Amino acid sequence: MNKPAEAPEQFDAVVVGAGFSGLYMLYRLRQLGLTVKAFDSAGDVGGTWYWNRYPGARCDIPTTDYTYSFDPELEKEWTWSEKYATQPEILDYLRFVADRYGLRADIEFSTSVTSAHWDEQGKRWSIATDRGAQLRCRYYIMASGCLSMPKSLDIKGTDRFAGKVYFTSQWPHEGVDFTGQRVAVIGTGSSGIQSIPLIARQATQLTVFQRTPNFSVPAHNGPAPADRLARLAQDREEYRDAARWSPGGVPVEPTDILGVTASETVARERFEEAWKQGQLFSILGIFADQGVNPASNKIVADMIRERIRSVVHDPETADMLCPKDHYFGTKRPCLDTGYFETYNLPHVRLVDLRRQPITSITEDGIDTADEFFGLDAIVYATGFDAMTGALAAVNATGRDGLSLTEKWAAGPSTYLGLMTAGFPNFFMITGPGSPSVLSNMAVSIEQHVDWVADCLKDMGAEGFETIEPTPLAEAGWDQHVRDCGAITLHPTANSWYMGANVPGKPRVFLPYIGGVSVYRQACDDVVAQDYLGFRRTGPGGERCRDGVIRRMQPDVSLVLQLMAGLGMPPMETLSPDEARAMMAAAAETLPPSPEVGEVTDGMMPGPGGELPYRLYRPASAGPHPVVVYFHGGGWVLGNLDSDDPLCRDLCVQSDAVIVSVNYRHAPEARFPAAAEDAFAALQWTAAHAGELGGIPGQIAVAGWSAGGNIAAVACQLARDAGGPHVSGQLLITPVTDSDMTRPSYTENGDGYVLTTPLMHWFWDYYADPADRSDRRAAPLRGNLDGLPPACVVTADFDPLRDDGLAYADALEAAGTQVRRVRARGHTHTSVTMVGVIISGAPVRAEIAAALRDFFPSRTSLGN
Ligand code: N01
Repeated sequence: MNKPAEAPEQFDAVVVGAGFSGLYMLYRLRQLGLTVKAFDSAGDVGGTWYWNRYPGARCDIPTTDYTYSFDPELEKEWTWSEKYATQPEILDYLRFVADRYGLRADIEFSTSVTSAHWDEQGKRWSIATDRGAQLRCRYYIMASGCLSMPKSLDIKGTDRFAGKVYFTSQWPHEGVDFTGQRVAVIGTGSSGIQSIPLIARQATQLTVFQRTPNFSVPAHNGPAPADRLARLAQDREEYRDAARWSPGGVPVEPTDILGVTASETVARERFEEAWKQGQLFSILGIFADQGVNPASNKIVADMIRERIRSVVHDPETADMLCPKDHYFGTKRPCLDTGYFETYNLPHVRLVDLRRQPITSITEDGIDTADEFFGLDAIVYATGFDAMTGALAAVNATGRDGLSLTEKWAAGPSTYLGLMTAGFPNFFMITGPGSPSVLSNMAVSIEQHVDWVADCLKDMGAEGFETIEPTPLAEAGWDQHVRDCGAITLHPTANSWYMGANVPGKPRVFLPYIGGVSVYRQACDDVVAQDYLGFRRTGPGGERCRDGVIRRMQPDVSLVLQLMAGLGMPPMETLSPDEARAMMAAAAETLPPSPEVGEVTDGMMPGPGGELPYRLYRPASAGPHPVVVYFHGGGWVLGNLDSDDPLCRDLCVQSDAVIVSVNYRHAPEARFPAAAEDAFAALQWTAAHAGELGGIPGQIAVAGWSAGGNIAAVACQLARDAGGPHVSGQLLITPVTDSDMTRPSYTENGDGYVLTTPLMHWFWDYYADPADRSDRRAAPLRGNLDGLPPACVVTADFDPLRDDGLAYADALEAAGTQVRRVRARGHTHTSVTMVGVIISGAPVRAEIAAALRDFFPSRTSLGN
């Protein structure tokens, strides 16, 4: 008779990993009174710090900050000995924590979880381990680390080598003595850069095989920084809280100094100060724009390269060590102790694998294209399958048999980096889509663990058994993560952040770069909105408030925050002159605008006197099509200067002559002055196209906001007058009607620069109520037959969004070809903020493409 199979053990939660995150997760779950089992393939606690025992291994965040903060008593009982503690000390700390809270009792070491399946009927995870255990649990939590799955070796002949082989990520516990040996280190990331100086002290000969040089700055290790210790001593909780609400999880004062506008002296001073501090967040924060602006980044990168050249004696070696193929910070920079100095030692040699690639590893060394290196030992410091590797390794199967690797075949998809749809009750600590590796891990881990623990507590209190993100919420978060990455220089690098180090891995920017505080706020907001975007179920039914937590472009929200911080009065409380002065002052703070071929100012006749215009000519050989442009400003504000950056951008990108016209403004000249001026400007420009460097007959009109309003009106008037011929109308977030009852006036009426009260203010100055239904004020009410092709741009957070959409609908209904451009996540004004709002660039590129398409014959002219 068969022995009956043992019933699987039942737990409330299973945790994978016993490093920083697993230990704290276990602690919190126990506090909730849940039964928990944790597993770790290591022989003890420590996670990363258990495995990475290579010589020189240290943290790269000051240990004052790289530490748990959940228990003040714990903090009193442990004092770090150095600014950057060594691996043995950090491991001791984690052992101390495990002992202090008796955590080992619930951890099974030297055990890996091999499979995890969601049982939809039983609402449980079925877990199996490599020791043959079967378990059932309600919550399955991966605290498996972001850099814990070593990258597979992808070098030919690695199994042939008969000498000693070491991996920095799995270093022997008894240590290694390289005395008298010829050693190779392959890889110059943080692990290589930390270990190379110490291996060089023992080895007879050390050859470093470098594929990509890395930026590294001296750690200046020593006693813990006095300023941080003093702040901690003064008010520990205030300090920890400042870390939790900081951009990177370490309290630092962010700068607003831009590299592109800083003087050389200021740039140098800031660099020297950051260099002296020897801290990643200092050197990454010299300028506010170094992560997004290539020119600013280059200033910092050049200074680091200058340092490398000043340390390394041999100019050729120094040159090889200077990173040139990526922007500073787009690959994780390193902190080192004597790394570059090591190359001045006579027995240390650097091999540039780009010039001299490895052809194969052989029994007794490494063969390259033009040289053989005899060796006794090879150290692989070749990195990790970061962020997704450990999660994919335990290929969890969620609802309907969908596996995580199948779901993530094109890259990970998560809600807040915490959960993924289709996998109920499956949590990730610092998963992809969370700040994790871009932040102080200790702070991010605590925040994630606390969020998960609080969520389980809330579920228990409200009688829910399962939780899972909705596809909508997850897609929204994925988009937000991509939007945040896209405005930075990160996607340009072949980094492990992008998955580029692992052959075949989808190229996706894995972490969330919006910042620790912004992220924490998003997580808190989700909870405050009744777990927005999560579906929770229980015996009493289900609850789901579906939605997207962050829809705005990250740089747009940053600018809105900055503006709110300035405390400017609402414009509608000012007089027109005061509002104009405020706008002029704001324009002075703008960064330099794009260069065009030529800019000339002139005057053209208008119905009420001469109208100033500014002409932008592309650098390419003319003649060019001509675009008559009308600036924004609610018919009251704006001038040739206010829209100068946008006009330059349009000129450069569309390769058209832009004629920006300063029409008459209200209240000095009320309706229909602006509309009449617009039509007159169109007529004059069409008649003088040749003299202006344009191609006669190739004229379009364009305008932003109120400028879009009069551009649309000018098209209708031109049609009625039988000319001039207009090739197209570009209407950027236009006013098309005086009816302010459309939903966008309510949804977006407050908080996004252009407000509903401000629109009232504009209309009141511009037109009498009786005139507001005139088609020259409200073009939507005009005859829309026979109008030129249109491009209508609408922004999500704009009171005028529905004005634009209504006009696009009406034009289409009248048979006009309409190209709709949605400025996703933008406000009424942000799309036009050239050089300030980076996320507007793709929208403006689409706008310029639409302008070019108005003139198809231009392409056939060979331009
Ligand atoms: O790994 P890496 P790491 N042939 O991927 C090279 C954290 N950490 O273990 O750049 C030849 O950075 C590869 O070259 P390339 C920290 O976040 C922190 O060093 O892909 N070379 C690269 O030079 C860090 O960023 C600390 O062209 C090959 C190196 O190997 C992260 O962990 C300490 C190769 C791998 O560098 C990973 O660091 C250590 C091949 N086939 C780690 N394959 C602290 O200080 C790869 N390489 C806290």
